[in-house]
Amino acid sequence: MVKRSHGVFFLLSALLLAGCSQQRPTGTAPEAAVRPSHVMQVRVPVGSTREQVEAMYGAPALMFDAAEGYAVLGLSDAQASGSGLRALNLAGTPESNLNAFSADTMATMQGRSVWIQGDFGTWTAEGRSVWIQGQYGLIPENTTNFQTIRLEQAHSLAPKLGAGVKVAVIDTGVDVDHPAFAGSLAPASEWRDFYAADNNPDEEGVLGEGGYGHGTGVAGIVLQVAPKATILPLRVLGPDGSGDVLHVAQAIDWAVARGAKVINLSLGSTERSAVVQEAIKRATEKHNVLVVASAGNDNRASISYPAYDMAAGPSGERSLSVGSLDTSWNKSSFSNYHANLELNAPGESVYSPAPDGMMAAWSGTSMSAPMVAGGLALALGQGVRVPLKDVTKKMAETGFDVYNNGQNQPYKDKLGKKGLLNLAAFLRDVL
Ligand SMILES: [Ca+2]
Ligand SMILES: [Ca+2]
Repeated sequence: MVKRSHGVFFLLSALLLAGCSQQRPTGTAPEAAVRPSHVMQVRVPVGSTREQVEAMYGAPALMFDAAEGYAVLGLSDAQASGSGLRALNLAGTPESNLNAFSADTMATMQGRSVWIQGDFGTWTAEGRSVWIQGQYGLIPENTTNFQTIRLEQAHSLAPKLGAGVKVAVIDTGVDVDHPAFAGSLAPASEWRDFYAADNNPDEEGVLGEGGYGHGTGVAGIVLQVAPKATILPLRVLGPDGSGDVLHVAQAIDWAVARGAKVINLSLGSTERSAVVQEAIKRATEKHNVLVVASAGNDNRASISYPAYDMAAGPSGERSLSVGSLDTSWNKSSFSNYHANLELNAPGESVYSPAPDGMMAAWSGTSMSAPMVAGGLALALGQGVRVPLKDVTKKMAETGFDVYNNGQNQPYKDKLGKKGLLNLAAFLRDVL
């Protein structure tokens, strides 16, 4: 499977802030994450038990909900083969589980030194404090990016700033001790690290390598757009930025069960995962959760999954596929495009928190998706007057029309109905 990546740091410097530590969960002995080579969703009879299902199929039910009528089985290579499936009396197609998904970082940056000395003199020289004790101020370096999506007007239109809205960030984890997130995280009892099978979704890795810092950056962008939203940090991607189908699907169910109203997926795969699509369908259709996914950074005439399936079909409502434009409304050179792409937001040189109390600038459709997720949180926090199922469609329809821009002509009708997120027009339409 081709791994894709949707965002990379290319600039970093220290941000000096008075720290405020989040209580970490303590305690349970580490367990090894369950990582079968294949997974497959099966229907189960209402009222059946997990033990009955496992006995029936001779395979572990790694996800199971009799009320919803499904289980996800973990299968070995042998079990997933034709004869193995017949022996288990399983009809259907198992899918590869391991490392199917990847954080959407820019592939072109891989294997290179991505740190560039940044000019952050203004931060400390002018005494600018961006986040202290949950108070918020715009990061000056993001001014143009946020003017592009009319964020200032949006904050006037939705002065609750996303309060009461839980946004799940399913990613490489989040630096839960970063001062940027003080007062903004869901209770630690709701956190989960599916990758390492523990309750601490803190990022692990080395600054500048792989996907380390990706989720922290994504969560920080959500909070810049919706400063009073609550972040639910869920770790499914490892230090290299890749992660399993099973963990992504488990995290989606987990987020729904803990009351997330918006789920951000700045990750993708070149192949459709039925298990992940079913989890998204449960979230959107059964639980009215809005799901956002990034389109990928390969400059391809196709977008990655699960974004690909968000334009129409079962998960079409209550979901958005998101690509990247620059602040001149040109398609970003890396951003994927396709008739199934619904919307874009700026995804170049977006500044956001990085692990260890740092700040970094990132590029990628990974940075665009959380602007959309944050915008949805603004609307939900204020209370929408339109049916929830129409909210994502209206966000796409109220965008700026990017096709007047000549440079986008090669991508006609492949950058969404209009193209560029316009938070002010969106909020005027739905509030
Ligand atoms: Ca952990
Ligand atoms: Ca959609």
